Amino acid sequence: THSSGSIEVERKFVPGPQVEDKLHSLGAKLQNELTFRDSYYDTPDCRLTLGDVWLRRREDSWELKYPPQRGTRGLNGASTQYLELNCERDIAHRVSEELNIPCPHSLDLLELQEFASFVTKRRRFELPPRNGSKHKVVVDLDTADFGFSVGEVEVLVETQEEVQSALKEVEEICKKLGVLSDSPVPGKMSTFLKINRADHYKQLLEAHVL
Ligand code: V4E
Repeated sequence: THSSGSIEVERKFVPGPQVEDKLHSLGAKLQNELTFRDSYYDTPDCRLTLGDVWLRRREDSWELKYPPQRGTRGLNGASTQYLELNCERDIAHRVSEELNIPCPHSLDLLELQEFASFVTKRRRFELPPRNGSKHKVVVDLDTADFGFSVGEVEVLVETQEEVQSALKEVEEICKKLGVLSDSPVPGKMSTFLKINRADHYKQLLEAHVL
């Protein structure tokens, strides 16, 4: 979650028991520990998420994630790239565009339904700057309240030109942490839907969103 308009390049991993020691040996510092509730919203026929557009309230703020290029998916191999918006007016504009409806003055005016809500406890680590890179890398260790844990290596970039090198850096860090997997690792949302919303989950699999 960041300033409006940046591209988040990230790779999820299964956090083994040694990962905190590994982070330590790479010089990572625990930046903060956060607890937050995310509630996700969609139309009754799931048109946002079927288009890989993810609208949520994190505590009291609206956030939107969607693929940088229209009509594509944010999933890229085992990594993902999403644009993130944090400004409600920008979010309302993008959501109305996706749904082909006039732009509402507030997101509260849209007839959206909550389809997922869970609390995450997050330990965020920051890695020291690496030679030849201007990107800051953060590693999140998340545990959700439905009994699921996942890690993420994440780099924020400003332009599409930086995405390729960011993908390489994220992969490199996963290797060093000993958590590199060839296939995508299921995240909190995918796991939540599989457990609680089997039909929605199936639709997203069939649409190749998950
Ligand atoms: C499911 C999903 C999205 C919503 C959740 O985004 P995510 O980054 O997984 O959540 P979180 O809590 O870590 O947010 P942060 O604090 O980092 O902003 S956005 C895109 N997807 C689809 C998706 C996918 N198809 N495959 C993988 C591996 N991840 C996400």
